[in-house]
Amino acid sequence: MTTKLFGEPVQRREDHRLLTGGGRYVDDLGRDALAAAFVRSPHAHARIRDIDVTAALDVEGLVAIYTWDDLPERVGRPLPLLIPHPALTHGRTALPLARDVVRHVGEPVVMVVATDRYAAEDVCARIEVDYEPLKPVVGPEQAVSGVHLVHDDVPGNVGAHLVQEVPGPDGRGAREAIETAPHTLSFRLDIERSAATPLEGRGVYARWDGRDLRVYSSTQTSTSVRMAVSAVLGVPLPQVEVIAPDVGGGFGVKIVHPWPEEILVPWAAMTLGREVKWTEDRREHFVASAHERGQVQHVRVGFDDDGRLLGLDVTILHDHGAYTPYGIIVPIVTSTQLLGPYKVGAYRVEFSSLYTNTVQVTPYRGAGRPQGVFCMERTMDKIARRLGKDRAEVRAANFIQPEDFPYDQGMTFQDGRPLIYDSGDYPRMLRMLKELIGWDDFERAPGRGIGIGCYVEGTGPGPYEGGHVQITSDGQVHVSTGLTSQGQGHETAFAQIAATELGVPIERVSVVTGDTRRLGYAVGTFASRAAVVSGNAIALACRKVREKALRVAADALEADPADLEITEGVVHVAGAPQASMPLSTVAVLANPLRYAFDEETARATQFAGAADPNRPPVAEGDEPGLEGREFYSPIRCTFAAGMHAAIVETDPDTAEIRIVRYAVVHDCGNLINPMIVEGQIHGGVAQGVGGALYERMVYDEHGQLVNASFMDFLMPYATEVPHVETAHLQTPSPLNPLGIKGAGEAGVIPVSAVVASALEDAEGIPIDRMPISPSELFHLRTSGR
Ligand code: MCN
Repeated sequence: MTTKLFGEPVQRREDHRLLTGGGRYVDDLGRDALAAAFVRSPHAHARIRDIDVTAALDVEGLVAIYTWDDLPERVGRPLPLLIPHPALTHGRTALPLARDVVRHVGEPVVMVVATDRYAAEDVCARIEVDYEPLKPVVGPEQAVSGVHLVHDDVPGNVGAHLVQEVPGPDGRGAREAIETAPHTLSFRLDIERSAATPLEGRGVYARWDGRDLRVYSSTQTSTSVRMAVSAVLGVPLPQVEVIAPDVGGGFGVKIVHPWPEEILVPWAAMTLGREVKWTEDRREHFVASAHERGQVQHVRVGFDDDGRLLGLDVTILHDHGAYTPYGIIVPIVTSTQLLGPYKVGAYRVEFSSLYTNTVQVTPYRGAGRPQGVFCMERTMDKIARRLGKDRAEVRAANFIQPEDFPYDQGMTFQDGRPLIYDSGDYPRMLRMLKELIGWDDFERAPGRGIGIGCYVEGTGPGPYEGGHVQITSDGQVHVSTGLTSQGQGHETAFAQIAATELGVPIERVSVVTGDTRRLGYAVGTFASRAAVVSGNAIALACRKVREKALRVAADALEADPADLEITEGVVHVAGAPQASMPLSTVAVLANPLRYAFDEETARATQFAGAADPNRPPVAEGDEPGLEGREFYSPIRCTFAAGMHAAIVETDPDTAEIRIVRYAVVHDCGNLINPMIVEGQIHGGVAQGVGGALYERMVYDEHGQLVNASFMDFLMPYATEVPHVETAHLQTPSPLNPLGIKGAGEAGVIPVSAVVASALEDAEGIPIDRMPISPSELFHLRTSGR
């Protein structure tokens, strides 16, 4: 047993339960609940003329049918716009059920509740909705033409338009700098839509006992769902509990809240006085949740003879789908973090966030960064190719240097705060990567290429997260935090933090995540923030409890708290282990009622009292027990960084693409658990391989998603995912007590850029799109472009 566990590759304690079928997901609960199902729009854009339910009324098992007209005023309002922004002049969110117009295939129109899902689906099949089809808008270029409108009151389909400019060191703007640069390039990049597709879709189960509402949701943000449900349904907050049980992956799609179903299912439970449950099916997930990526970028760049950037001008058409519940966070992340680890000279970026008659766009792991990195890294490779230089050398020529930190890129983020990189060592990271992949010794051959990609990632944003820690009289440590887990290994990593801070064996630490009772204020798991924000909150709460434990023990041991240490769960005088007491005893002493867990502790604490008999058993301002709660609110993001390299081989006849080696150097500051971070990176790379080579949402001209199943939407299998070689660089963040940066999205971010770089090297033709399939590569070969 050791208690110095921060930084150790401790095996994930949640895995046995999850891998042996012990997980409890929403659909495992509420077996006797009524089942909800939805009639969803088959049209991308249509006016609802009439809804006729007559033929459905005699289906056995039918309990209720609800259209928008049946909803009370406060329930029928548009769903909240979660992250407003001044540039989002025309933000639009959906109604929980469509009223008069549907704007994408899959939009919910009628809710059905029945005794079981079969009956509910039968009812749905018999409901006749009379639609008047309208012209759909598909793809950002059709949107920007403005010929047809997704929302009648949004001219040109432009939800938001934003121009951000950072002048160069000489004060000139990017366009001017590019005009006078020794070399210039212009090109276009196409990035297709993809989606998170967690193995467990969404799901909601609600119970109402006439006073209290309990909702289970497969969500990344249980506390926020709780607040939204309370506000929309008008149930006071203390009477609402929202629980995220085990969540089978989120990858961003489950941060949106409230989903229509998260409002409608609890509302139906309250209205009917019965338990109601809805479990999303796979097709619903494809057409009724959220997608991401989906950009067209036009790039102009000016550079000198060494490949140093003098000016960069990027125009982005961002396909936002039908609604903007999450504001314009995705294109803003693209535009602000596109600059990566480089000094860019002058920068101008302009984006239009466009409505189309497709599924709404909200963050998916990486959240806008894969698009930005694709842009910047394609730019670097094109510069190298134009100048006949080594691609790694061109990158190195542009790096921010270690002595430049803190480095201000001159951009402001969504919340108006400046984007300042806190720490890093990019030249060293590149050296490590080149060594790991064997960059300098790579033997080029026809159909064999090597590629590289670099990125930074603002992680761990606020506003806050809390940690609650309690040491009970059995010597156990109970840690809880309000944010939820979807498989990131928080139970293990947070236990490591607590064990290290308190000096107790990890076996004595239990961790609860998504605790909306102890921590009514929590934000959620996204933006690679749990380790930074909850991790530090837990550490601060542990320090508070530790301080009290030492104070109470010092009193009993008649020692100075400054002379005490905690080792293996025992408080002792430094250098004098015989003067000691276990934390279980300290926990009993910290409560005047003295309930001991075992005989020995009862005897030990029976007569032990404060040294001063006149002192009150709980000092004024002090709380009983060894228990503490702290919140941590970061002042701004901390910047993780990474560099990836890949070797690919292509088939000369079929153009099949194989990734034969993949190497990652990553810096997320101080590592809590290197094994968890590597797992996160491997999972991210797997998703990135999907984005680079396979995954795309294929819409036809009518706005029908033609590959809305795992038969047609290609996710990579283990056979397509290369072994990932990983090395860590640790530049601690000076912004938080534990020196941590986030890691959860890192793996996915540069993969498309890296694969494109390697393919371009293998084939000698520009690769300007993600993903790229063998048939597209074949076409590029034969068309000479
Ligand atoms: N960690 C660490 N040392 C660090 C940083 C992180 O040991 N310096 C550990 C953390 O303790 C945590 C894990 O790495 O166990 C990821 O931490 P962090 O970077 O804080 O990311 P979050 O926990 O906030 O997770 C969110 C992130 C995001 S945004 C998406 S999307 C994503 C991801 O994590 N979705 C996931 N990883 C996922 N992994 C799984 N299995 N399922 C998802 O849905």
